[in-house]
Amino acid sequence: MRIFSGIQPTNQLHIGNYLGAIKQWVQLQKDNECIYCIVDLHALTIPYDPKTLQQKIKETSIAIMAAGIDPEKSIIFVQSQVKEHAELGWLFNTITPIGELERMTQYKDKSKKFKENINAGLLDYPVLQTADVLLYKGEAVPVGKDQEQHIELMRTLARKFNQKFGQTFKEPASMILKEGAKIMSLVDPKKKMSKSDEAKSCIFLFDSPEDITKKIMSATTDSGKEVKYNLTKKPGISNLLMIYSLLSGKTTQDLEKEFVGKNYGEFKKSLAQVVVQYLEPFRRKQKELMTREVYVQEILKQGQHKAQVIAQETMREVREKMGLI
Ligand code: AQP
Repeated sequence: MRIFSGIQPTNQLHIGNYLGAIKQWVQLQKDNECIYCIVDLHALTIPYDPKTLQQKIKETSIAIMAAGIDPEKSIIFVQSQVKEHAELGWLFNTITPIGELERMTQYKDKSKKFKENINAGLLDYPVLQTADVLLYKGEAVPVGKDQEQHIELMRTLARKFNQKFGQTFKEPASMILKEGAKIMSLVDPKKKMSKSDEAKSCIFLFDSPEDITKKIMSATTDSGKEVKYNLTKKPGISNLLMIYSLLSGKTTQDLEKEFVGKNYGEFKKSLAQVVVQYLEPFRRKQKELMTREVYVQEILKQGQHKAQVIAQETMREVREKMGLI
C-alpha cells in the first residue's frame, strides 16, 4: 500500500503525536511504500515566527527520524519544496463546498484558540491536506483521532473529483488506532494533548528525565485514590494508564492489578520511570542527528526529488482531466 501522512513543524513533538501517529508510521514502513511529510504550509495557518521556521522544520525532521522513521525505507520531505501541493490544493478548492469546511472541529477549535488570526488558510486546511494525500495517490493515512473528520472529507473530495472529471483517485482510508489515538493533556485530561498548549500539559519526546518526572508527578488526577481505568469518572488516571500501557506493553487491566492498594503518587513514579526509559534511545538519536546537519539536509533533498517525480505525474493527469492542457 502507499501510505501518506504529515506532521506540522509547529513545536516539539509530544507523546500524543508519537502514540497516535508516528508509532504507526514506524511499523508501516516495514511492508509499505511510505511517504512522510513535514507540512510547513499547514504550520503557517497559526501564528509563527518566520525567523525560526527553518529551524523547526529541521528539528521536526530529526524528531521523526529519532523516533524510528528510516530514510532508507521511507520518503521524508518538506511540503513547500514540492510546489504541486499548493497547485492541487487550489484545484480542489474549486470543488469543495464552504459549508463542509465550516463544520470542521479543528477549524472551530483553532478559531477559538487564535481569535486574532482566523485566516482563510485555517478554513482551507483540510483541502490542502486532501491535496497532500491525493497528490501521491495515498491509499491509507495513519493519523490520530483528531484528523478523522479531515480524512472523511478527503474521501468525499476524491469521489467528487472522480465523478466530475473521470476516475483518478482512490478514496484513502484512515488508519486510526484503537488505543492511543487521542492522548489527553496532562493539565486538562478532557482536552487533547496539543503541541501549541503550555509545556507542562505535554510530555515532549526529548524532555529531560527530570522534566518528564516533574510533569507526570504534577499531572492532574481525579478524586478518589484507586488506580482504575474509567474514562468518564477518572479521565486523568485513565489517560496516564493508557500511556503506561502503550509504552510498557501491559494491558490497563494488568496495570490496575499491579497497582491495587497503591496510591496515585506511587503509580506516577513508576510511570515516569517507564516513560524516561522508553524515550532514552530517542533522546540519544536526536542528539546525534542534531550534529549531522549536512546528512539531514541530504535526506530532505533526496525525499524532495522522489516526491516530485510522483507529484508531477499526478498533476499531468489532473491538469489534463480538468481541461488545463
Ligand atoms: N493528543 C494526541 N493524541 C494522539 N494523536 C495526536 N496527534 C496530535 N495530537 C495527538 C496526531 O499527531 C499527528 C501530527 O499532528 P500535527 O502536528 O499535524 O498537528 P496537530 O494534530 O494539530 O497536533 P497538535 O499537537 O495538536 O499541534 P498544534 O497544537 O500545533 O495544533 C496527527 O496525525 C495527529 O492526529
